[in-house]
Amino acid sequence: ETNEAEKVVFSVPSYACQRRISLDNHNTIFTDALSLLAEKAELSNEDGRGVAFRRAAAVLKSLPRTVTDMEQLKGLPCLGDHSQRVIKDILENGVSSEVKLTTQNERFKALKVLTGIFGVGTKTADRWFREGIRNLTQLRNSAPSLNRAQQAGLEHYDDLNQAVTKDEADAIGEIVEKAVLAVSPRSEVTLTGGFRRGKLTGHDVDFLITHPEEGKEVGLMPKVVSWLESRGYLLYQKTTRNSYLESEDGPGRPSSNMDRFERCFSIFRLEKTERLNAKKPEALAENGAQPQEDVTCSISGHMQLQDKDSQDEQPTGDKLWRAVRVDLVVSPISQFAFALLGWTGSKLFERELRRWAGHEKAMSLSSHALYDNNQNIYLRAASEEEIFAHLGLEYIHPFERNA
Ligand code: TTP
Ligand code: MN
Ligand code: MN
Ligand code: MN
Repeated sequence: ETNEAEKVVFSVPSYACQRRISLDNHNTIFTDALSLLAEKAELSNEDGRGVAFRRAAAVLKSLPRTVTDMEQLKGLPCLGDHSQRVIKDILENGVSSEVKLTTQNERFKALKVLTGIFGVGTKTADRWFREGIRNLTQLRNSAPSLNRAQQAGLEHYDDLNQAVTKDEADAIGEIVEKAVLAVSPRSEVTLTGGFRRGKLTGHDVDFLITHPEEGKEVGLMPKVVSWLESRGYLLYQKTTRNSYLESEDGPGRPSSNMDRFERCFSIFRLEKTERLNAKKPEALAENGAQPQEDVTCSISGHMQLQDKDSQDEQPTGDKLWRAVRVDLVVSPISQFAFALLGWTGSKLFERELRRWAGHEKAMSLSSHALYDNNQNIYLRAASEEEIFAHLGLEYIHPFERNA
């Protein structure tokens, strides 16, 4: 009887955007392996293979319990031969031999460290690897020409590779809100990215900024950036202006997944006192909130450092601030729902939404608009719910978009 229950067969729809994938993953032993192989493929310019592994992982993430037998995978979508081989290996041996070999591979190890530098992509990392550079020390000594982003990335490597906590994200959120309201009182700031999906940590903090009156968001970003810069909050920033109107793609039909909003890739300097203040019982009490009992615990959690950086680590005990990657995006209110949906992620969820739109509905979805290729019209939406409805999909809450 228990055996039959063990071998319950799962049923999963083909597109990740049709599934509810919470952070409660019962198959991390498999999905960690598949994600690592996806990363290996992406570092080898095998993007198709990378997506295949990510889709396979997203299927396992959606299952209500741990896979214990290959039989249970019968009929599941997106599980190709290669992914099945990896799962079988783990079921039989506890680990995947391919994963083990990959983590010992010199090129993989070096490219992971080098692409871990903000501003360094696969192409650059691969060139450095071929020039014999394997780690940060060798990179610093060989002194290749670095652009401004890469210099900042190298300088703040340890901080930027330390997970950002939700408390830190909230502290940054208060600063961003203050900046935005100072230069445009009716503007609105929304937390997007992984933190909007309920994640407790992230590699950066993402914000979407808009104004309730169409057009009033124009020119906002430079003002926000100079407000932040003049107060010493920015260690690095690169702003790109909105290129949506002048693009030749036509709205809703962008040539790439990159959207065209005015945006700012930045590195914030977050004071540790600022973080503490954001959670200090007195500070909360001033605002009429109840003091939280776990304040000390959650703050001490910030001090943890990832061991992968330990070789380059400086003693950080007396450093009073840390660097945090922050993305700011400005959207006109008419495109806000699309921007919010597009910037909430996960990346695979977004990819699957667009694939669903194109293949199943003959529609083109971007972070700006939704275009119906049969009717030749734009489909307006004021909320994410309306976009899902246009696409003929059940609404999926952000917490369940963790594909
Ligand atoms: P990320 O910040 O890269 O990822 P994340 O927030 O899901 O996870 P992490 O905790 O590691 O930060 O991207 C967030 C979303 O923004 C993602 O769904 C895709 C979207 N996005 C764009 O639309 N255009 C872009 O150029 C980038 C970089 C991201
Ligand atoms: Mn569960
Ligand atoms: Mn993010
Ligand atoms: Mn981001």
